[in-house]
Amino acid sequence: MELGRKVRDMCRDRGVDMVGFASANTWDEPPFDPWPLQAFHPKAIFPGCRTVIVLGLPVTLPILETAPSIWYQELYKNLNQQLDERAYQLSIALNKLGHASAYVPRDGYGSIEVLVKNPYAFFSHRHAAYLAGLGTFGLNNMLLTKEYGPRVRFVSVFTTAELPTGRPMDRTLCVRCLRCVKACPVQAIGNIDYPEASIDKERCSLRSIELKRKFRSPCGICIKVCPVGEDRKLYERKDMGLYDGPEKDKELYDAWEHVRKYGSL
Ligand code: B12
Repeated sequence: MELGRKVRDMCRDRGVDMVGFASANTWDEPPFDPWPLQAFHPKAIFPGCRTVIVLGLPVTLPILETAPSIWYQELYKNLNQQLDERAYQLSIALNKLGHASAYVPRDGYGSIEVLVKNPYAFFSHRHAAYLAGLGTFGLNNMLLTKEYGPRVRFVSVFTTAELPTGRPMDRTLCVRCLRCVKACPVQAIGNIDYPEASIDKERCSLRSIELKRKFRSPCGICIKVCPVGEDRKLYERKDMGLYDGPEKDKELYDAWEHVRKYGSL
């Protein structure tokens, strides 16, 4: 069986449906500016790398709707662990087939405090997912996908294997509704003319530190209020007015409030 197919099958068997392949060479031709510096490119980090495999797992919308809450915090931790496990397993399976591979952890920082002054990881999964054709950048600086909007977390595997790579999507998925800009409780999303630099990372990180003390981090609001994503259809959450106050759906609103009252400070 062709290797690309085999990798997709292995991932599907482990519950990962969103899989993309990006050619390591495509980092050398920046599709937009600013673009990660050369030291952040896969070939610089893992010499011999030919393909970056990106895996994505969805963030369950009804859980995210309670954020900031212990429910979202637990989901976040759970997804992070699953992503790292899946990517590690895939890298080992590829090694056994003779393709030297290594996974990159879904985040790559020791603590949120580290990010206040140095808000970067050594490799960006969003840029990899973009090059693999899984989605496009939104105003909230997240990668939006057709399936889940920004409600998907990524992890990557560097491999020397040559795989049938994707291409970036032609059209942006962000509808520039500005809901993320308006909903951010610390006004961290601002520069709408320059989405790639539009996040005040320090503000966002400081809020996260505060929420962590209360056992309800991360914040998640900018991905909750994004209207993009087919997950909204499944959960019947197409009416974005739901997030403006209790008027639209009191029952749902009360449920979110209930969850927020427990398990966190
Ligand atoms: C550091 C980090 C943070 C920091 C900084 C935020 C940020 N936007 O980078 C904090 C803690 C604030 C954060 C918060 C969140 N994060 Co975060 N975070 C990361 C992390 C670990 C590294 C990002 C990184 O360093 N990328 C590398 C650099 C090169 O990319 P960059 O920062 O985007 O830099 C570009 C631009 O900013 C620009 N640039 C940089 N500096 C400058 C300066 C100037 C002057 C200019 C013009 C441009 C410019 O150039 C760069 C290249 O384009 C990644 C995991 C990973 N390893 O990829 C997750 C990640 C990006 N986060 C993620 C998520 C989901 C979140 C949150 C929603 C979590 C939550 N609260 O629920 C929030 C959303 C905040 C937001 N709207 O941005 C997901 C994104 C998934 C997706 N669908 O896109 C990731 C990929 C984690 C994962 N494994 O899935 N995050």
